[in-house]
Amino acid sequence: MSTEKLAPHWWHNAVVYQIYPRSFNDSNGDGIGDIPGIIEKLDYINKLGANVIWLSPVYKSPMDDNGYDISDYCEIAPEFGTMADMERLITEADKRGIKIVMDLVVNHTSDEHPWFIESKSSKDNPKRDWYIWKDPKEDGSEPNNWESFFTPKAWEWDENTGQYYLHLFSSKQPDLNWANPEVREAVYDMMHFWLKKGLGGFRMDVINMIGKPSDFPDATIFDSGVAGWEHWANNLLCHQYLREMHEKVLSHYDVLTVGETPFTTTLDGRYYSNPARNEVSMIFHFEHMSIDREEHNAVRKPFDLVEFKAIMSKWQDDLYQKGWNSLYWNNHDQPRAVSRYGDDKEYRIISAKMLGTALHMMSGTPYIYQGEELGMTNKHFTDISEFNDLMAKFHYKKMLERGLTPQKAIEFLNYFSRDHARVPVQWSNEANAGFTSGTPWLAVNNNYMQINAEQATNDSDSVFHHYRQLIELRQGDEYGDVIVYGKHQLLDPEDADVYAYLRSYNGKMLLIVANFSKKSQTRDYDFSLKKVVLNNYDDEVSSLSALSLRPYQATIFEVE
Ligand code: TEU
Ligand code: CA
Repeated sequence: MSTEKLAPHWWHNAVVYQIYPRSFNDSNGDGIGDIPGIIEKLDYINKLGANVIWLSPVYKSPMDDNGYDISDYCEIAPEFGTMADMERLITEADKRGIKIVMDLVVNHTSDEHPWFIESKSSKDNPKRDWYIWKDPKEDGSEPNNWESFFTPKAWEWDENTGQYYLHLFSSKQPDLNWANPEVREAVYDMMHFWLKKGLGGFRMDVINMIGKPSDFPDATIFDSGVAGWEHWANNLLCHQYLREMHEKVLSHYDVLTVGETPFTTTLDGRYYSNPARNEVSMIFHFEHMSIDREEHNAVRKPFDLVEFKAIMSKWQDDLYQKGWNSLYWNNHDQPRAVSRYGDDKEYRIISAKMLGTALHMMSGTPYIYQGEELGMTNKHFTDISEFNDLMAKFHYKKMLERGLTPQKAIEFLNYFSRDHARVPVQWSNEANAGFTSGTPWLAVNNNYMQINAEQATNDSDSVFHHYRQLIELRQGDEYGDVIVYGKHQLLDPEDADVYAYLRSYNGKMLLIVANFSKKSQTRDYDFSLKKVVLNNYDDEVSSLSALSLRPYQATIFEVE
């Protein structure tokens, strides 16, 4: 692995666009986004230049967690469309050079999945061992002290059979027992079913949680994360299952796989994504997502650019030639990046472009979450009844129990709720932002008159066109190799306002300078300027000494 360039894969220079189907585009006026609605917008995604779509779950589901609770892996939820619609989506996307990556949610199923219904029916049902059932402790309490992401405890009591079942998420999301080879075979069969339809790959939901230690020991870490994580996150068994999955399924196709993996370090990142280990193409780590909060305890922390740079650089450097990075600011679980790390008022457009530039010039595969390319912002919620997400409701309750006022709890959710990402995409200045002709399942943000796709595609200065140019650079002949394969070097790690880094490959060098502050700055860079490649202000730049940077300015320079 010491060669200049990793063995190339098609997904090395891919740019992924994530769609949360419920909130993307409603074609039939029922207020819920759907697959035909996605097909209507393929030309839009094509114009942006993304060549992969990651589709959040569209499978049959009672929607306790908006589709991350699946009751049939081989059927489409009727509110999203039919199997014929899904097949048409794959074909229509393919015509435009776009591959479809589906969400693989196999740490758990819905409690309404026939497998669980059988498993629950009696202790001697053949599917009993497909889930994780345990006897109570002598005093009748839970088998261990693990917590869940969405409820206080990870165990739910079943009166009928007198045992508890494990659920790391809601009680309607029982964890599958991956230790049972029948479960693994059933998952692999289902993966073949989809891959044979011509999929481009899978995003694997919380895949680093599938390996549970056989003795289910008590947690000892309570001051960070969901208690129990030291036992079920990144367990060696998980790596073993992934290698088996690779051998039995993935090695038969040329696909992109990205594991969603909270609680990972760069060492874990190398284990998962080193090509020689045959696990997954890349992972989503969460280190930069916990920089401004302690999520589990609903506590906000100030954003620290020095720490942020240290995290991002560590991933860039530690995985160089040894694995592959994914790059993201946003997804369906996170508040909007421009509201979180930029300025969503006066400098909304400038700072959204700055964030895009800072991230997209790094090494790895970039993911753009629907609406990020428009600079969509967080919505202002005023009451708990306006939220949809089960996690928001759980956190709200927890905060009140901790003694916070409802007002303080809503303030926290206004920073970090997952619903910010789930507000419908703003397509035009028509009613309901052009998302639906009916009543949207989650109310739109009232700034859609100013912020919408119609405006952005028609305005050459928009965030949309800036993202389009970033993608064009990554996929173009001139800078593609240096952006995709170049070596990364962080400059001035202690600079608390400006993020500057170099990328270099085969004698070509790019300097990326991003002002993360609202203030003008002046910096000296000891390189000679060859060309300004992309800038979010129109000003001429002639030298890199005493370089003046305007608020949230981000510029890509070719240098020597
Ligand atoms: O998310 C996993 C996960 O760890 C989240 O609970 C995360 O901590 C939080 O949302 C970030 O703020 C995945 C899916 O992306 C999420 O939508 C699902 O709810 C969850 O798994 C269960 O399937
Ligand atoms: Ca619909």
